[in-house]
Amino acid sequence: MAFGAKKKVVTIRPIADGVTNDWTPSAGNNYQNVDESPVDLDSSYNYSSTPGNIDLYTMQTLPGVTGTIYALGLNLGVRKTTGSSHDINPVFRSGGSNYLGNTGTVGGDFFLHKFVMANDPATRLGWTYEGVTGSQYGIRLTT
Ligand SMILES: [Ca+2]
Ligand SMILES: [Ca+2]
Repeated sequence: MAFGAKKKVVTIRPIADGVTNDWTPSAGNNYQNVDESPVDLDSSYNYSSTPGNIDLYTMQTLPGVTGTIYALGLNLGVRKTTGSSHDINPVFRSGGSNYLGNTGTVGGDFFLHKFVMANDPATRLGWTYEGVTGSQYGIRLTT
């Protein structure tokens, strides 16, 4: 990257349910509960109490992106309503397989976890436009 080269962050949001929707929607389709900006907290959500449950979403295409994609971030807002602490992992579904990112802990207060995946886990190379657009993203309740 040349000195002074411009970089930008673009946001893409869920536009449809993905191939796995284990979590239960508070209303409507799962993706409709996690597509707001800003996050609407307890107004619309998906929930699960079963470790291993995965929710995946199809996202908007990347708008106006050319050149190198340096990383992909996934923001997951979560809180627990009962029991001891729980763990979640972000799920990146690329090339037809699910890959997990780092573990996040779910506490009693709402928290927006921000996960970064520098490379496409299916290719172990930097993300491409096709790789980002062709993948699905979501969450696994781990414990
Ligand atoms: Ca919504
Ligand atoms: Ca919501």
